[in-house]
Amino acid sequence: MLDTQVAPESAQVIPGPAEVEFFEKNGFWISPKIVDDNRLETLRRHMMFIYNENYETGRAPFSFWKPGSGSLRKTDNVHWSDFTFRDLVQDPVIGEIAAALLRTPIIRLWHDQLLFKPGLAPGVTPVPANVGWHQDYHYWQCAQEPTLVTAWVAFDDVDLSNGCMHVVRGSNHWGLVDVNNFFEQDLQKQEETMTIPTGAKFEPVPLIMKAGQVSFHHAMSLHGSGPNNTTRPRRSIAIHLMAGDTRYKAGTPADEHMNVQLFKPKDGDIFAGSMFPVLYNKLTA
Ligand SMILES: O=C(O)CCC(=O)C(=O)O
Ligand SMILES: [Fe+2]
Repeated sequence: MLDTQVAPESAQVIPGPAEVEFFEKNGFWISPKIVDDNRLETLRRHMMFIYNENYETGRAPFSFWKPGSGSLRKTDNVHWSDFTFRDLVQDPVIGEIAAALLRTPIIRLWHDQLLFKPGLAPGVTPVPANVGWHQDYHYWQCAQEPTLVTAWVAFDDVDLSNGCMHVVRGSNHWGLVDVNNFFEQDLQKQEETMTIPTGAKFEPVPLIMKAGQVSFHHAMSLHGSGPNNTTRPRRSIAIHLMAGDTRYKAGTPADEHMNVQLFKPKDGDIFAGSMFPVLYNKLTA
């Protein structure tokens, strides 16, 4: 019974035909625990290195988060700065899972985002740290096709109490919706104003996971998350991945994306080279 109300935790690490079918139908899939407790502890420690601007490589991440700019800490491309994160975002098992889900032989890194949703602290007025409903491809239309998938690695247990992510079941088949906004805090308002295809049902599925599990969502899947109402932090990294033959499409609003700004591709170029390391190659694995 894969197609249940609750997101399935598969017993097998590399998705087989039934899991791939589930992903294609629903737009998400949750892995078993693939990051062990020792590695999680190291990752949580290295997260603090990043926030303390203690960069192992000497290079700062490409960051949007600045202290005081809201309580969701979103820090892009921490793999530039830290060897522990560099290893994780290039993990061949995560790459092999992504390859299976996208039915593609080669997986490259698109970019990463370290995410920290702080919990409630005594005497501190909570600042909302929601993630508004969005489809990642809205921000990535600089790719000719949405041949991208995100691996979201939980560093802490996540559930409804601490703002787990929700994916709208089957929204990967909807095309781009009209309310895409990662930074919107009022998800209710988005739901009320959103146009969805005739006959489609708006069914958000909470991705409830233990630390060390990884959820995968397709670039066209609508997703978002609510507040962290606990005193515990919600820590994770989103590893954005792409099929090895993903090409640049010039002239979209996503020309503002850092990968276009930094890589400076010409229309039709493959996003390849050292900026986009290969995690997995079926031909050489
Ligand atoms: O962490 C969240 O709640 C949202 C993350 C996200 O938008 C993503 O991984 O693509
Ligand atoms: Fe996203």
